[in-house]
Amino acid sequence: TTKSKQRKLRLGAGLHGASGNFAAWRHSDAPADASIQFPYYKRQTLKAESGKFDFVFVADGLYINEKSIPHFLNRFEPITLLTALGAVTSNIGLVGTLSTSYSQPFTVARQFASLDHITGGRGGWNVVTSPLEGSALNYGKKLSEHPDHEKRYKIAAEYLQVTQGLWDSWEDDAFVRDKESGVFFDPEKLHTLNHEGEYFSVKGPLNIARSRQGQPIIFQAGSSDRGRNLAAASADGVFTDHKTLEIAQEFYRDVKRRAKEAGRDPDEVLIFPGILVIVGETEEEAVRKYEKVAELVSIDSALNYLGRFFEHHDFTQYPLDEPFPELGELGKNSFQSATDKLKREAKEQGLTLRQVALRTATPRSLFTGTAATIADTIQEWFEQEGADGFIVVGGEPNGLDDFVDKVVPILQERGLFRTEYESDTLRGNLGLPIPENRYTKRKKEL
Ligand code: FMN
Repeated sequence: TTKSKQRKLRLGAGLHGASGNFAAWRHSDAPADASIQFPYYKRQTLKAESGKFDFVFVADGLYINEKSIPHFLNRFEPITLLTALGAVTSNIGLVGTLSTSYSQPFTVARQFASLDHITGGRGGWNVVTSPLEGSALNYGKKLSEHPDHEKRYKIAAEYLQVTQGLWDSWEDDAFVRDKESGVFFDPEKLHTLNHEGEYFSVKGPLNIARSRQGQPIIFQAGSSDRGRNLAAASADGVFTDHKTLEIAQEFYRDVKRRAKEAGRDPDEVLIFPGILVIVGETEEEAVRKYEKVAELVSIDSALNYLGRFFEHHDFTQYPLDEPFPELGELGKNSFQSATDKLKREAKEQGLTLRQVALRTATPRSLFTGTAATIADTIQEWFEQEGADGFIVVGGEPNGLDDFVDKVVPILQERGLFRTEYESDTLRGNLGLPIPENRYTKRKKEL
């Protein structure tokens, strides 16, 4: 990659109710109803903004059953939540998940454009294809109609083309609004998409203009081969998940290479591993905090949590202390990259079912430690090209607050992270250029 521009560390805060540990609602420092408490989200978002974070991120899913983790059973729809958070903040970006497998591009283009306008250019969309098969049941389809992995990504690619096309319906100076003459808009600057594709037929134009940042920022969170290609072709940012720097570096190099091959500037596809953070005054205190939250996770709930990645497979049928069961293709059509990794690690390390379930449910991440050691690891991953930034998720209820109070100042002192916002748009803070309206651009090229 070219090093013409100085790389800057980026930070997003994952908002996940009582924190990234699914049993954290039981923790003495968390409100048990955090997943549905707006003041709690508001407080965390204002905290992240005081720490000059680039954005907050709200994840989402479209199917629950009685085995789902508590946070998923009772939570807000992301765009509604983010719009409300936008009204009480001024600089921080607002990023939410929405599925391309169970929605329509015209509706979703409007929703994200509206979020982006209401927040003055701070909106972002995490494009996912919905790994959970059960989602079909909530959208008038049979389980067998849940599109397979390959088809989901084909739909997603066309979906993004449509959405991004719709967002350019109006050139930036299309709305004349001349009260004197009565001219509201310039018809030369209005463009009808007329998309006819394999999966979508969308005429357009969209009934909302571009925002201050041009278009909402696109994130992508699938790490499979197809997910990486989609990210390389169309995303501004990639959410991912890695256990070691070496694995992170391999992913980083691979996605940047794919972006280059897709004809893009690799510096404009930013890689964000998610990290679970627990900060202690000492290493021992951090471990105690980890153990406090880990003890809240029962083996039954850990088995349920694991099962969700494998199409809600029932793991209670296997002995706990024998080698992790042989699952064949199970999981390939849902969380492909995650389930491949779990199977591989279980085999390589000879893990039992109990070990796999507990590790998956309460991972003790590399980012458990003192503020200084966490800052060291972040610096190492950033400088050695394992990451352009991170999604920080609390590993226990105080994780995000502690990160802002204790880790951010160290990163700032070291000159790695901003002390003031550069911009009041998400794109501006991420250092990404505003994409020119495609029709304006085409006219200039003629
Ligand atoms: N999947 C969702 O359905 N909703 C989410 O909100 C979501 N957020 C994610 C956040 C991060 C940081 C990561 C690493 C993954 C997230 N995922 C989410 C999962 C991916 O979007 C994707 O569905 C999953 O990894 C399967 O895709 P793959 O087979 O391409 O890896």
